[in-house]
Amino acid sequence: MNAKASATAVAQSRRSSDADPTVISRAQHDRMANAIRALAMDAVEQAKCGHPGLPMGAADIATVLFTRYLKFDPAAPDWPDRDRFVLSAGHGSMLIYAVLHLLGYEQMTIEEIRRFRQLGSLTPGHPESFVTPGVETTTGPLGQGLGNAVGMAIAERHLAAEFGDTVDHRTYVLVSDGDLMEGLSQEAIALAGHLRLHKLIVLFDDNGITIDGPLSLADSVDQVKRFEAAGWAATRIDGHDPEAIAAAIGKAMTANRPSLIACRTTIGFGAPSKAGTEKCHGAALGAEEIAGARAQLGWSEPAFSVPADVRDLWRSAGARGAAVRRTWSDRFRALAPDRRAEFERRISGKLAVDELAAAVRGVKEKLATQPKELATRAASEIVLEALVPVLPELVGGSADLTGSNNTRPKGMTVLSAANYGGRFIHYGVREHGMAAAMNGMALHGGIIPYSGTFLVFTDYCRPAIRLAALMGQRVVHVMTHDSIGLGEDGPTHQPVEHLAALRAIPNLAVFRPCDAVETAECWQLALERADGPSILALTRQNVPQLRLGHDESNRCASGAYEIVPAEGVAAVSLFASGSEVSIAIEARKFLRERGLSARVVSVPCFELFLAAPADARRAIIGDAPVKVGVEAAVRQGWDQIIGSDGVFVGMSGFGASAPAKDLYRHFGITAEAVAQAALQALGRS
Ligand SMILES: Cc1ncc(C[n+]2csc(CCOP(=O)(O)OP(=O)(O)O)c2C)c(N)n1
Repeated sequence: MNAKASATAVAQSRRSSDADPTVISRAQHDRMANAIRALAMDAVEQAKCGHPGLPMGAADIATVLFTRYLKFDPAAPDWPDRDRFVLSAGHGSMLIYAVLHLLGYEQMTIEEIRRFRQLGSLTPGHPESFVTPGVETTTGPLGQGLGNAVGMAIAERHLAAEFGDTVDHRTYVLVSDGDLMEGLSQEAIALAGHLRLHKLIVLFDDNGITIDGPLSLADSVDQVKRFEAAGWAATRIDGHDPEAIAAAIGKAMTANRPSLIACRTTIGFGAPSKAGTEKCHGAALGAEEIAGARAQLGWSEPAFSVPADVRDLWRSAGARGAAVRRTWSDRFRALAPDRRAEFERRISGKLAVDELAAAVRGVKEKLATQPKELATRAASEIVLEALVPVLPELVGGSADLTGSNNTRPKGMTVLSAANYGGRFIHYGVREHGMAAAMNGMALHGGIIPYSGTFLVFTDYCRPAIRLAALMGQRVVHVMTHDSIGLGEDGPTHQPVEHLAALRAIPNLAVFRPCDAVETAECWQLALERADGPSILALTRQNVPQLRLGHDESNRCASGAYEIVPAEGVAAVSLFASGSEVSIAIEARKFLRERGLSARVVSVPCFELFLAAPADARRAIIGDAPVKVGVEAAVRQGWDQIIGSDGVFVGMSGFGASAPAKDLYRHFGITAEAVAQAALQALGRS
C-alpha cells in the first residue's frame, strides 16, 4: 500500500470508531479542550508554580490529535506500534498529563494531577519518560524533544524496512517558539528533511510569546519558509479551529515529506487578562484570573472536576485504540515465529549477550596470537567488524568524521531516504542533532545507536548526552582524538577538560581503553549497559598492545585493574588511562633501574571502578606510599583514586599545535617525567 492509500485506510477505519469526528460537535470539542485548560489551571494553581499558558493555548491541537488521529491504547502504553507523541516544549507538561488522565491512562488519576510537581508523583514539573507511562521522552531543555522525535522517526522507518508492517506508525511532536529558536532544531529539521521522514509531523504552537515577551523581541524567522527550505511540507493554520487542525493533520499524513503545521494560537487561551501575554507562560494564574477564565470558557465545574459528558467523550476517544491494537496483534501473531521472537527481543532491548561475548572473545583471541600496535579508534573498527554482523540492532553513524572515527566497518550500508534498511547514518556536521536523534532511536526501542565525532565535540552533544544519562538510555558515543595525542590540529581540537566534564555526568560511563584488547572489552561493557549511555574515548595515535596473552575474563569490568604488578612490595602505584598506560609502564622500568618497585593500574572506566565495593577499590588502590595518576587531561576527578596528596602528571591548561610526540615531551607527560615525579614524592630525586 502506498502512503496515500494507507492513510485513507486509516482514516476509514477511524470513521467507524467511537470517536468519529463527524459525531463530535464543535460544542463538544470545545468542552473537551476546556477540560485540558481547566485541569492545567487548577494543577498549576495548586502547585503554586508551573506553566498554564501552553496547555491552555494548545488544548485544541491536542484534542484533535489525540481523539481523532493518534494511534495508541491507554491499556498498553508501551505497545510497540503506537504513534509516538513528543511534547518538545516540556514546560507545558500539564498538557500531556491532562490528556493522559482524560483518555483513561490508569495510573494518571486525578490524585496525580492534584500532586502536580510534588515528590514521587507521576506529574513532575517537566515530563519524564522514566516516571510517567505514556510519556515517550524527557523534555524541558528546549529543542531536545524535536531532536528525539527525528530519531524516533528514523527508528520507525529503519525497523519497518526490516519487519514490514509490524512497524507502521507516525511520530508527532508539539514544539514551541523556544524549541524552534534553539540551534538544535535546525540540525534536527535538516536531517529529517534530508531523510524524507514523511511519518514525522511537527505541530508548532505558534503563539508568538516567550518568557521575555513577544517573540518579535528576538526573532523574525518565517518558520514555514524555513521548514520548506529544509525539504518539509509546511502550512500555517488557525490553531483554535478544530476542523483546520484535523484537515492539516490529515493532509500531513499523506505527504511524502515530513510536515510542519504552524498552528497560530493564543497562549493562555481563555484567561481574561493574561491570555496572549507572557504573564501566563510560567506562573499560576491566581484565583481571580482562573474564575474569569472559567466564566469566559463557560466552564462551571469546581477545581479538578471533569463532568461526565466530557469524561465519556474523552474515554471513548481513548478506547478507540484497543481495536487497532488487536488488529496489529493478529497481524503480529501471523508472523513466522522466528521473526516474532526477533522483533520481541529487539523491542525489549534484550541483547544477544552470548553472541556479543563470542565476538569479543574472537577479537581478543586474534590479538593474543597477533598483537597489534594500533590507534584505539582503529581497534574499535576491528571490534565493530565483529559486532555489526551479530548484533542487528546496532545502527552506527558519524557527524561527518566517518573515516576519522572508524565507525563504519566494511559492508555496513548507508541508511538513506532511498534505503531505510541501511545501518550507517551520515549525520552531517550535526553533533547535537546526532546525539538527540540517537536518544530518540534508543527510546523508540529496537535499536542500539552508536555514533562518532571528536571527543572535544562532546561539548556540542552534551545536553543530549546528559538526557540519555538521565533517561537511562543505551547509546554509545565513539569519541576519538581523545587528547593532545591528536597532534597538529592543535588546542581547539585537543580535549583537556572533557574527560572530567563527562565523568561528572551521573549515570554516564566514560571508557578510555589503553589498547586494542581493552577496546574490545570496553565495547562489550558499553553494550551490556542497558540502563545508560557510554562514551568510548579513543586515540588518534597508535598505542602498543599492552595486554598480551588471552584473558577469558573482561578485565575492564572492574573499571581499574593491575595491568603490571610490582616486583615485591610496591613503593609506587602508577594509575593511568588510555594512551598514558604505556607511559606508566615505561616509567615503571625507570623506577626499577633506580631500585624501586612500582605497579601499574590501568583505569579504563572511573564509573565502574567507583561503583565497586569499598574493599575491592582499596585492593586496587593498594597501599604503596606514593600514588601517581597519569592522564593527558586535567587532574579533576583523579583525587578519588590517588588522593589529594597523590601526584598527577597530565595537563593543566590547553594543548598546542605540534606532532604528538613533541607535545607529550613539551607538556611533560613522559615516562621519565612520571618516574621523576614519583622519585620526588619519595624524596629520592
Ligand atoms: C534550552 C532551554 N533554554 C531555556 C529554557 C527556559 N525556558 C523555558 S520555556 C522558554 C521559552 C518560552 O517560550 P516558548 O517556547 O514560546 O513557550 P510558550 O511561552 O509559548 O509556552 C524558556 C526560555 C529551557 N527550558 N530550555
